Amino acid sequence: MPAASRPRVLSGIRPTGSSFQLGNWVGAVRHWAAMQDEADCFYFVADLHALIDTPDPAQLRRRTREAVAELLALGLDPARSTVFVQSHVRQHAELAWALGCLTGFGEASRMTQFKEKGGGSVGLFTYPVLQAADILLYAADAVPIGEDQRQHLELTRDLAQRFNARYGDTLVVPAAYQGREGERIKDLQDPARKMSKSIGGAGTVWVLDDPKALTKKVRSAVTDTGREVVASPDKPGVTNLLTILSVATGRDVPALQDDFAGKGYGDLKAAVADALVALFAPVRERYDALVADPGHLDAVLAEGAERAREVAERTMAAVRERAGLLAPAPAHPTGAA
Ligand code: AQP
Repeated sequence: MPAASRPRVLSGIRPTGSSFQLGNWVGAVRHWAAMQDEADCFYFVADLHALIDTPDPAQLRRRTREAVAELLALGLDPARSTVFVQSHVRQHAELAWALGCLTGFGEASRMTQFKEKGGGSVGLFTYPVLQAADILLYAADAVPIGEDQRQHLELTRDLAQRFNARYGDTLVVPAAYQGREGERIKDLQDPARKMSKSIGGAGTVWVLDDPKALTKKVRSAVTDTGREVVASPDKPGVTNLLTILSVATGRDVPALQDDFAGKGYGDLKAAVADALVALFAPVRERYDALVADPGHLDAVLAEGAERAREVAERTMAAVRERAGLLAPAPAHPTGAA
């Protein structure tokens, strides 16, 4: 099916932490890879969003390239999807400004992530507006997100409708949250909280962990009282391990529980470690090959940015014109008075 007749999908990931963690793959990247044939996909490394944490500049630059290599190693195919770095498409920041001018201070203050962190920079305060710009630039039909981002998608819809009401139909209002919450992977050391790049430590499995480190982390995962391998709310550690094994092997949790009848937590951990090592070994191999060929990565990024800019500029040109921003006069030809 030609790209133009497929639904447009957009999603991004921040180049934070030291690599992607298992939850990023489970909750996001594996679904992105699966959508490449049925949708016109735009996937980006959200380096402008990562700036909120003011990372070390050299580290941010390195992690941005590595994140692109990880995405490709995990199955994103630049021939089928547009893969790019957010800051390479200046229209993101430009549209965020225009939308910020339509966002109420109280409205932005109600975004839960800012409230939860109890303050921070203006960047943290307004990042949901940048996220709205990310989505609206590409006229995305669908935005695969988790429940935690639902409020931001609502803001995006409100801002698109507000812009259209004020200036005339310009922005495509994305579909509301689909309510398809996928599996949430929990920290192996603290199954009460989600696994997260910026938390790291012994409870975080990195996609690029070597087999020894990965196995050690799974073996040291916190489990629960009792001995039975069953998923239940009073066994968050065991439930998490079963979820991971289910995603890694494609077997559902009830079938896995049957497999482990009469066996213990040690057997479960061994199976999880083996499944993850087998799953990520080829990813590590592809990743190593990709980072060894910086020219190829540069070419992928140049082409991705060009394709993304083309779409983003179409939206931004309409926004500028509708909002009344004066188009720059063409430069005088050389020698003209
Ligand atoms: N533990 C998780 N289980 C399932 N899905 C997860 N995602 C993140 N953690 C889990 C999904 O991964 C995507 C990445 O989004 P992000 O990097 O922009 O930020 P995030 O959601 O905040 O991810 P992290 O790893 O926790 O990063 P930091 O530490 O930088 O904040 C999203 O689609 C998310 O749902």
